[in-house]
Amino acid sequence: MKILILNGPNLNLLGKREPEVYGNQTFEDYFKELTAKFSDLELVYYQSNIEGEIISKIQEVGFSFDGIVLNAASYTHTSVGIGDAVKAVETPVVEVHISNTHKREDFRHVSYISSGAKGVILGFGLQSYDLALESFR
Ligand code: CA2
Repeated sequence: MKILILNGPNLNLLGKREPEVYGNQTFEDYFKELTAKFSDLELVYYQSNIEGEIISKIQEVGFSFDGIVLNAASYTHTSVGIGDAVKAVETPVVEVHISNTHKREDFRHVSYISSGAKGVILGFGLQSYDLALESFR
């Protein structure tokens, strides 16, 4: 099974800033652990700070990959375009968040992704990605 892990804006700063909220591991290090743990899945990683690039990536893989694990980061709460792309493709999308967004500011309680997602996992730190990948096994 071919699965894309797609991260949105500022997630390239993981492990480098705000460790009290997002932990102290870089995503690149964590991705190495994921590829070892999920050796039965073919994992591909892409990160972008640009909304249109995220939409293009969803369209690019959305008719050939078996799954997308999407953390759209702040665009989760603002992007009708990413939400529309998730709904437009055939590949199932699992929405993930590191933090429990419902325990945070009100603007983080809204998601433009969830209504098109197969499921949503949030609040388990980086383990949210493990749990999302488990759903594709
Ligand atoms: O909890 C999550 O995974 C979020 O998607 C993270 C987003 C936030 O806007 C969402 O509400 C919830 C923020 C990602 C920023 O990541 C950083 C990592 C390290 C340092 C600073 C930002």
